[in-house]
Amino acid sequence: EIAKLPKETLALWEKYGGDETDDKEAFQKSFIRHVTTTLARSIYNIDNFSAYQATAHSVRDRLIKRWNETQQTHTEADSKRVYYLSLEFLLGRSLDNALLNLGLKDNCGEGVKELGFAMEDVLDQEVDAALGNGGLGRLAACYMDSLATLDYPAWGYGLRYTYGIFQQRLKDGYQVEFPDYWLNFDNPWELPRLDVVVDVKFYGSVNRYTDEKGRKRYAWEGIDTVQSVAYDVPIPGYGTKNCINIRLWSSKPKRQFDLSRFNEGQYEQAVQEQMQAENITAVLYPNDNHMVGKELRLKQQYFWVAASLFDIVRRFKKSQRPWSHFPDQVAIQLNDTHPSLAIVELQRILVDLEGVDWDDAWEIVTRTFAFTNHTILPEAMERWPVPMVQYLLPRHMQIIFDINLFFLQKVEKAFPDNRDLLARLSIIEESTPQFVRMAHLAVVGSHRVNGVAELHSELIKKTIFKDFIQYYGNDSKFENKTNGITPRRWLHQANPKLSELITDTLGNKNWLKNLDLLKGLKSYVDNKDFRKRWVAAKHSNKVRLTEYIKKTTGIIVNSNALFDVQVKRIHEYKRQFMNILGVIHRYNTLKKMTSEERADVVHRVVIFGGKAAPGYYIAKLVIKLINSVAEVVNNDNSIEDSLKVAFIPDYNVSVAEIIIPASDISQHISTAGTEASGTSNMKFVLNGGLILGTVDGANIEIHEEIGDDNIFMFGNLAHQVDDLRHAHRYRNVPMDPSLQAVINDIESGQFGDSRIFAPLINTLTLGQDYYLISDDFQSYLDAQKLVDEAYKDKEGWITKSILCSANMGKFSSDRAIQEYAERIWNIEPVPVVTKKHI
Ligand code: 9GP
Repeated sequence: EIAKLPKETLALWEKYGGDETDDKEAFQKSFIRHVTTTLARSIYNIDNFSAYQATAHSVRDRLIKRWNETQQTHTEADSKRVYYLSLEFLLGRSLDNALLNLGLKDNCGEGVKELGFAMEDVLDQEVDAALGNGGLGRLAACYMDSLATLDYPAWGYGLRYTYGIFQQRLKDGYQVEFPDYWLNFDNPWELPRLDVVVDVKFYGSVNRYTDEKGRKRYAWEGIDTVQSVAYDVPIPGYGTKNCINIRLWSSKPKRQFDLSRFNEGQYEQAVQEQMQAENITAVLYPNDNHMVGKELRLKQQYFWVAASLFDIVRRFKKSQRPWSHFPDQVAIQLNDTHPSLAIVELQRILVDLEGVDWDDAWEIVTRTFAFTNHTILPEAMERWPVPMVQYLLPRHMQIIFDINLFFLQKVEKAFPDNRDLLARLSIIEESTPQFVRMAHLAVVGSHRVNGVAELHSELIKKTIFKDFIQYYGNDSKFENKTNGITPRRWLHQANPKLSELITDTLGNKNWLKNLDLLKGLKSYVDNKDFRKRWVAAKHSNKVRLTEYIKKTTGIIVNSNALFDVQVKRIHEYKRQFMNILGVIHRYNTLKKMTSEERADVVHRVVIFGGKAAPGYYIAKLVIKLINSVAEVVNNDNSIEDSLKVAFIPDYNVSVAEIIIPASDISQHISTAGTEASGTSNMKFVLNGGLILGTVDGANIEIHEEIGDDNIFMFGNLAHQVDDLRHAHRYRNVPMDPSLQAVINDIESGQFGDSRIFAPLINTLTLGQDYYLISDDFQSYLDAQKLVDEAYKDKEGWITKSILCSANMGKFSSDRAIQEYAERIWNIEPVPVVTKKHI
């Protein structure tokens, strides 16, 4: 094609194209050009925010260049791609990440400085892209970083919510929610593809007909069409030209305005269709690990899945290969059950639209999909009422029934007459109304199913997927892929001082691409200078957090105290409640001490952060209790600063980047067997923070890697949980005395009107205690004592801190992605070699 162009045209492209080089002067030129043209401002009216925008646009230009080269390379290579379908991508801020991954930070920093701005202030202007709730969405973001860094041909598909996760503010100690207007100003990190539009249909009916070959066929006539518009988000790898894409879909009406209605004077009705269409991608559902059965959520899921598959199929069809090659070109990973309808949609495309026979189509489908399960909590299991699916997606419901029928026929053959087994394995739950079990659909439609940490992957085989193991056999499609985190964001970017020390010590930055190299730090564990710099880095991070706490809460804390952190979504299973009950125990113990006794005590700052789902009453009460306790403790001079409590509002990715590097100890204290993996545990330990944890999720593997001496584990084990719950329900279990004392303190009104907290206390006392706080409380307090003792030994603590980081190689998301690529997706890296701009 290019060869056909006139020589003069080519010469012009050669001369003027791609002059966005990475040196300081070129950057400054871009900056000024963007201030004057993109922002239409001048030297006289640029503030920090305009400086951020101009910097971001200058970086965006360079990203786009790499993005184009990457897409061109991958198209030419025509190799197998992986598509990561995730309803959440919790990206956080992009500027610093892009600067570091592209290696532009120094040149840009200097360039910006000479133009009169401090890079730190510029970076601070960016709002988070908060299109996720917690661990699941952040995992997707880390995985995209690794896919890009490892040169894999990969795309992410998600939704471009107009409002991301709500902003959390505190009023009288209660959480209040505010909308997240993240798109109010221009978003330089997306490329609107207004020409990439897919029509997505809903509702309607199904017609049966006989095709020219005499086969019975079905055609779905949807009656409501909504358009899906693509917005591309470039994701640059670290130290590579590879820059992959996350395509986020935004909904828009097919018809902007119903003119006939308008002419009839019905203005509201005239724009109704537009509003309904735009609603689909308006908000991210703010629930973590909890299913909400709203029709709009189901609509979101289908809207996203239909547009994504249309796009994937369109790309495949360009290659003109036969359909049987589809799984050799395309791997689709289902991030949780949210995209499970994709299985049905691909079967529909193949059978109804492309005329592939059912069995051949099903073979293609199951070879294409793989499914990651992230939870076994019953309240998080997605089930959709059959009547709702039938109404919204009538053809899909038929296909689900058929998939189920053919699957159960096979089960019947293997286990004749085992009706209970059939009922338990069925994709349809035979209740009134019937429900579609999305996890069963995902298992049946995928060739691989994985859990996200070793314990979790074992538990899914014993609990929610037990019957599938009976049918498929133990070693068939079930695997473990322990989660990972990107060291680029979670150490290099969030903790520049420690990152610099590691690079200086190891002699190069190779550890950023091979985290196992951190092991090299072990030989410096006794080196005085190294230890000094290690402590200095931690301390400066603690000072930074101290300032942030003061700015956001007004609470003044001492940066020399032990920083004890629990930041994550507020959930009963994560047991922030146990933490604050422990704080009350500590406070009242301190109050009983004499001044001399207290002089020997380790001073602590207990830091909380996290959002509660807006409708999660008990979780919101936990926040209130934390703030009520903080109010009393922080204002009690009698304990002489030995304890402070702070709840940092609006926990998000960029706040995590400030908190995590500053922690001495962090808490990961879920009831054993409930936290599938956890990923913040990995971030804390990587940054030289110790952890206090239960024998749950990835804590177990972190323990294995860093050794007994560097972690504080406590509590009952997963296999004991059922018996303990049974005992609470049917026997009179005496209350743990230390816990009873704390309950009495709350009920005495020590932290304000105790009636407010009655529903929370009831979760412990009314023969329930589902999350087993009373069973673990004593061993939790004992573990906390060990933490205090260990912290008194300053030198010993530094050694532990260093050994923690040094042993965290396994938890790089690069390792996780490599395992997925090799074991599940069967894809190879396709490095981008720099090309000319034409
Ligand atoms: O609760 C899990 C969390 O433990 C895990 O680290 C994360 C990523 O795998 O997924 C969370 N699960 C969900 O958010 C809902 O399935």
